[in-house]
Amino acid sequence: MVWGGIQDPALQPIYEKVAAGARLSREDGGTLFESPDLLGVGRLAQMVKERLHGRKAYYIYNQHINYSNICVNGCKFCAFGRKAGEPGAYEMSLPEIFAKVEARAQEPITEIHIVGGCHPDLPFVYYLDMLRGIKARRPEVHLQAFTAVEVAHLAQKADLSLPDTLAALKEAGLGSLPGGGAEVFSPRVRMSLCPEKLSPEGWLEVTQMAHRLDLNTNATMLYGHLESVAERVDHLVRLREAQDETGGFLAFIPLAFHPANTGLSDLAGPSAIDDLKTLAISRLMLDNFPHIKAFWVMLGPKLAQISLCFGVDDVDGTVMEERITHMAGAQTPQGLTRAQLQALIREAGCEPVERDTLYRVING
Ligand code: V47
Repeated sequence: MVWGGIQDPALQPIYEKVAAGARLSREDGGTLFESPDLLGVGRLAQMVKERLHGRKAYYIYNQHINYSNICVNGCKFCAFGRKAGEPGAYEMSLPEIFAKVEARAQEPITEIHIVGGCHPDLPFVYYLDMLRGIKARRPEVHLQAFTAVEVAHLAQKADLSLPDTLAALKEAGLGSLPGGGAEVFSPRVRMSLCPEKLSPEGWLEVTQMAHRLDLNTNATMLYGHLESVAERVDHLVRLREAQDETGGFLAFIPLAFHPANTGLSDLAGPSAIDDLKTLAISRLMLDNFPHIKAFWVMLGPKLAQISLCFGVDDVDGTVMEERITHMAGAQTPQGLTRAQLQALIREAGCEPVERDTLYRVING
């Protein structure tokens, strides 16, 4: 049986739900992951993507700054984090951070993406001054900074409530939160990989508090390590429920695990088929998320390009300097130019649209 390129009969009831715009169940999520029909799953995801965005595919002119890798958490999947004083540990001073911003002052950057570890000693004022100092130099740029894990850590260090912490960061120039730190919500996996890290409930609390304070956030899922299919589906369902409540998520970004230099270096990491399926199934399960993003730094530009035929509508941006994935063995370039992003999107049959963080179209 074939319906519009879908070969696996187990996908027929899902096709009917997708065609009717109905919500998929947990069981549907499992069926999609178990299906051998990659192209069929991709076709279903494209139906949703095309309904939402037509032929548009988004990118952003952005800059990443990873201000410090010193972290108290010691997650097994992370090659970036170091304890204070360990070889390879670093922390940028505020003048160093400002110099990075000033070095690219002539470029039409619309977003600076700032992520680091959970530093044991840096005072809250360092973070506030970082935001204020960047804003003073580039007032027009949106600051997407500090994962929910970092925000919870700052609140604890500063002895402030979550709303007060977020409000102070917002006052200093924070525009939105990136989606990192969610990992996989499964307690079983977290017990083994990141027992010290902020819990899933804590991650969702910070994120939903941000939404209530009118700060948008993204969400991620780190996949391709110890998690099962059911645990991936559960992660997606919990994010969907959170979005039903507060509605502030902009994009979901599945993060492909990179094993090199981590405590899991014996693992292979996800295959290309797993990458594409995970992106497509995310598009199908997260019916209330406006955007599904393929982070080309982790996937590689070639797979990010193909993912535009598997439900993805966003390939992130120019980036230029990224440490978390590269310390875990990524062979991708440090950055892509606007022309390269546009060409990659056009060749996939899509229309490149430059956006700002809030997905407003940039003209020119
Ligand atoms: O939270 C850590 C992940 C995240 C590894 O919001 C790893 O638009 C793969 O969240 N292999 C940080 N991943 C990056 C992140 C992100 C990236 C791009 C865009 C956005 C966004 C968010 O990286 C961490 C963690 O989940 N990570 N180690 C690793 N070895």
